[in-house]
Amino acid sequence: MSDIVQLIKDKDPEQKEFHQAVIEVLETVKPVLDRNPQYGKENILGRITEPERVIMFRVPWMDDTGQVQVNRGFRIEMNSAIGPYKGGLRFHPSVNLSILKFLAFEQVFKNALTTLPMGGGKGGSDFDPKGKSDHEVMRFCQSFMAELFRHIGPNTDIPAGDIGVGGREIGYMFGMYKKLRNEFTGVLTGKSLAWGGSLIRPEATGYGCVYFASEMLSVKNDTLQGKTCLVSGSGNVAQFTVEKILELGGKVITLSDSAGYIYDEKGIDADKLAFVMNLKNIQRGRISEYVEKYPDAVYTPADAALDYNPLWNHQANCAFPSATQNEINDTDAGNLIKNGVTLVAEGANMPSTPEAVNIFLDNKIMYGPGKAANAGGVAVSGLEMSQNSMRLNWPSEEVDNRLKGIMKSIHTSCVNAADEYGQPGNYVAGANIAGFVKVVNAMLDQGLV
Ligand code: NDP
Ligand code: 2IT
Repeated sequence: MSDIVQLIKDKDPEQKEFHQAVIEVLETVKPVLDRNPQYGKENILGRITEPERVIMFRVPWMDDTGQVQVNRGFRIEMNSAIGPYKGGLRFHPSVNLSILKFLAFEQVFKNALTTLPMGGGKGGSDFDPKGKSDHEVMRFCQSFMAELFRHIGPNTDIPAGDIGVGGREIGYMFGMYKKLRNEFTGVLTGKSLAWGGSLIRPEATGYGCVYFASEMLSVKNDTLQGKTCLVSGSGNVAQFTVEKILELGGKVITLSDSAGYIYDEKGIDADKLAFVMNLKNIQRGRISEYVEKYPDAVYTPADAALDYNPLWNHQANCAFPSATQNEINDTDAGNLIKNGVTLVAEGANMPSTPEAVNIFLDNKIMYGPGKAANAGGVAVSGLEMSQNSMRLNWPSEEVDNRLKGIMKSIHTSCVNAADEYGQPGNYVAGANIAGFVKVVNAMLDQGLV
């Protein structure tokens, strides 16, 4: 295993996030490799860590002042052993090959856990939608799709949203794909309801994460009722995480964006959440504006000089990191535990550093890693694909019940795999092993391709 990690580091020394994601998985699947010598013989680790295909392209577009701008577009088609490539698109200035390869790698195992037939992929651009007009975003999305359309399709690769890509961006990209291909197909998920979207897809990641947290609590005969929760981010995942926590009787006291966080001791209730949804989704404003509307709350600007995030340093029972990767470091993990947190459910992808994860595991925290806890989003994307294939729409209760069932099944798979390999209660090992075994066996069935 260490040979493979060294090889990956030698090949792409700058891809730190990708190395991080690979090391976490490879460390936990070691007992599986020991039990199945044919995996080693077939060099399954070498194969599963190399993307099937990496597409990288120029995205030229014109801004509102008539200046020509150039961004970089990517799609990582990581693994198609159990279904077509599936995974989101991220538009954020930090996007690079390392971040997208880590996300695509995580997606492979996450998608395997959903029980649905989806391979793993991820893509995006270093384009920053923040501060751009709708027309600029449209021109960018059209240019992005003018290349991506050659590589995707409803049976090949089905992108969706992620950071910086929501309903607006999916709409512009779908329109361009349809024009170029002259086909109305389910090539993207997260579409609007009127043109092929699924009910509950916008809610799915946040709701699913809270369902997963409830499953972890139910093992201890506990529920979210009366629990105080810390949530980071204020985008799609954070908003619907808050909505579901409130519905289940919990209290949420924090939200954030990249500029800072708000602490509302009284709790973010349904009215305040409606304000946040309007602020972020319609006004495209900043979370700092929350304290102008609700002056009892406190806004703290982000401070890069601090080696910890004060958001994670409040008395609480549960934490739902829902912003971005590596947003909880070892100091934050220590602060969470010191402040009474006993459950961490990751809405974001890889929000905890390896050191933070070890602290959670050593302290027997109920820790649901992203690839299990946030799989509800891609799961409902899978259900959107099913509905598109059948050319019908399920009512929201049907989708929500399926989502609940899938999150329960992911939880059971994690628990069983962790038990089977002698690490009871370790959801990291459980999620990695359950996802890995499914994908690897499919790869072996299909030969050396
Ligand atoms: P959104 O773009 O809707 O929201 C992202 C939120 O995170 C914003 O509040 C944003 O603040 C904040 N954020 C983004 N980058 C940073 C950063 N570098 N530092 C601090 N804050 C940051 O994205 P989503 O809610 O969709 O995604 C959030 C997380 O959930 C990501 O990790 C994503 O990969 C993961 N995820 C998303 C799924 C989905 O279905 N959408 C499914 C599964 C996981 P700001 O506005 O300042 O940028
Ligand atoms: O990280 C993720 O799982 C997503 N951004 C959702 C992917 C999808 O295809 O719905």
